Amino acid sequence: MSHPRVDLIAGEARTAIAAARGASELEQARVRYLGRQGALTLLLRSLGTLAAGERPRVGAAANEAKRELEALLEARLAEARARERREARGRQRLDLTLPGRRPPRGSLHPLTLVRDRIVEIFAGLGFSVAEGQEIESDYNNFEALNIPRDHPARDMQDTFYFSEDTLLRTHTSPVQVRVMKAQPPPVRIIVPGRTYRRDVADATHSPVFHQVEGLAVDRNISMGDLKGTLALFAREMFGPGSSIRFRPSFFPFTEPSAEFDVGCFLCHGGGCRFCKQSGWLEIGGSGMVHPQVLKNVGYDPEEVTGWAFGMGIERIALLRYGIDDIRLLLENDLRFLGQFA
Ligand code: 2NM
Repeated sequence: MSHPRVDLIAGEARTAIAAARGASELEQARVRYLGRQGALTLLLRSLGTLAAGERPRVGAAANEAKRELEALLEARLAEARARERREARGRQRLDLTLPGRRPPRGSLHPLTLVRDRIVEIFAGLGFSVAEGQEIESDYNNFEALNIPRDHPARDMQDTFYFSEDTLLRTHTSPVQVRVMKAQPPPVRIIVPGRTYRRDVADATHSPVFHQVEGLAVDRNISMGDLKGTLALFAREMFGPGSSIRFRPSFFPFTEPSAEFDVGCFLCHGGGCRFCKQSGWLEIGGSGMVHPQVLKNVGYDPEEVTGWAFGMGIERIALLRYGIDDIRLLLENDLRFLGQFA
């Protein structure tokens, strides 16, 4: 079915649809020919004004052209939408040539560095690392260590108690008690760990702090072994020129007891604020394990003897890195911690 007026409009419309670039130009073409005021729509609407003999031919031709143009528009619209989606995807594609983002690199905490170094030195002497639990019994923390009931350390003011029998360990010594109860001598252990005391925080005290303790029990262990071991430790830890000295002291769990100092590695004996002008830095306590403690863990003090020592990791870290406030070690400020990378 064909008619010259219809063919003219349809020909124009096909050209416009073929020339359209993209969905919006196709829409313009649709409006121009098939819209409410479109050329083909107006023709269909004016059929009534035609001569009766012409009406069916023009009507049939116009309706056929309308269906053809609608199908053509639909096909080209689908094509245009597909191309637009492809182009959008192309613009968003991952650029694999972009350099990656580097994750910030962490660093070990100064307390970890000091603890690891101490443990390494004693591991080199054949000591094994032992660890226990931070929540302990009153027996393991105090009683087995010969600390009397009326000792100030056992006061509510000085120790965090959960109940009469359960507390936060005030030193790592209950680990030594557990190890000795669990195995026969010989024992050579190094015991790092977190400990708790009811102190008000200031530049040199914190309610949570860290200790390393050491214990050697065997036949014929002497105070000379203790002294030689700590002297070697000082040279490894603080430099080959380091010396140590003992000062008599008292602990309920050792007899005899001695505190030990290392020659000030900051001023080499000249006197500075870290050694309070004395030339010596106080590092820890030590002594020969009290016979009562050996009995409490089931050892025979006639058969074996032992020495033990303990020191605070915070204090050594403060000295080693020239830090003047213990709180810096416990605040986890990354600007501070990043300096130990
Ligand atoms: C210190 C000082 C002196 C010590 C004693 C024991 C044990 F369990 F063997 F009896 N452990 N740690 C000890 C001795 C700890 O710290 C200042």
